[in-house]
Amino acid sequence: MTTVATESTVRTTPMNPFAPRADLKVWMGTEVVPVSEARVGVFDHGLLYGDGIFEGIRIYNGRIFKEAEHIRRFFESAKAIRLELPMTGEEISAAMYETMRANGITGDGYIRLVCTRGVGLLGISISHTACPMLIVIADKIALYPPEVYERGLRCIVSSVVRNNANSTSPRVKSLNYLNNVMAKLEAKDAGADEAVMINDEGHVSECTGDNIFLVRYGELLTPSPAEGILEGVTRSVVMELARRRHIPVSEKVLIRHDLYIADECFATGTAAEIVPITEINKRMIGDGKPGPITRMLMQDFVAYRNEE
Ligand code: PXG
Repeated sequence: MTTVATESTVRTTPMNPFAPRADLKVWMGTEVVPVSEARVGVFDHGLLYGDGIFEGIRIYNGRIFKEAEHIRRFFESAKAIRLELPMTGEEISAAMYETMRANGITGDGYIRLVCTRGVGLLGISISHTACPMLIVIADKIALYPPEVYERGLRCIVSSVVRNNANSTSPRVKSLNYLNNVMAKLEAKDAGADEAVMINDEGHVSECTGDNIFLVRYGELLTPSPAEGILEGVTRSVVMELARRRHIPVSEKVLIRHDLYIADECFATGTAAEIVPITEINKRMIGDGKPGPITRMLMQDFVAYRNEE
């Protein structure tokens, strides 16, 4: 007996208020297609196992910010998980600009670069896959509202332990972000904006999608990559801007107590740029307002990315 689909048997997708805009164009593998045709298969190992990598990149004034650094990190992530990217760096760059053009982005925007392991057999072996899928999305990005930069973020220290750097390495910008998702969820549940994550040695690593910096006695301190952090592109720019201002910068082992007694604290990332942190676990950082070094670096960063 065959079942004829009727209106009552056809399931329709409920309206998703967060669905992408219908006229968006996405690079899928070899070309730009309408978002309605931009689909990954249910057998894609990116979906089945989180087996893949990504990058989040800003576009300022029609230009891709720190493009070479992001492409480099993309290739480093790929190398670490033995994913052979299907395109060269130059081809990826061309695909990003083509996707921007297709979406009419001439001002500011955001690029999400993704490469999944591709469609394969059920089974985690990478030898069961053959065709990695490279995706480029160029769109707007959700940013913190301006008032957050005035009042600063309120953070908790998460009970979710940062992935061990010798396990699912946080240095790989992989499609497996559950560690970060769980910590962010805990922050929201606690009524905070963000979570600071501690590694299994009890050292500060980073926030859920941003690196963290402290200021103490006029010195800038930040955890080293060995603590289980992503080596942020924004982090590197901020370290360079501090050096230009002759502010000493060092990578240091930091613990929870260092957060509480910091004179200033801020987070850095592609989306947030530099955002002050003014409270951690109900301890006011400094005088509870964005500090002078933080403010100076915020201004320097805006000048720097406008010049680039
Ligand atoms: N740590 C983690 C875990 C990140 O995911 C950073 C630090 C900052 O790195 P960059 O290179 O951006 O300075 C990130 C970056 C998003 C989003 O959609 C997340 C990032 C970047 C852009 C968008 O949540 N994370």
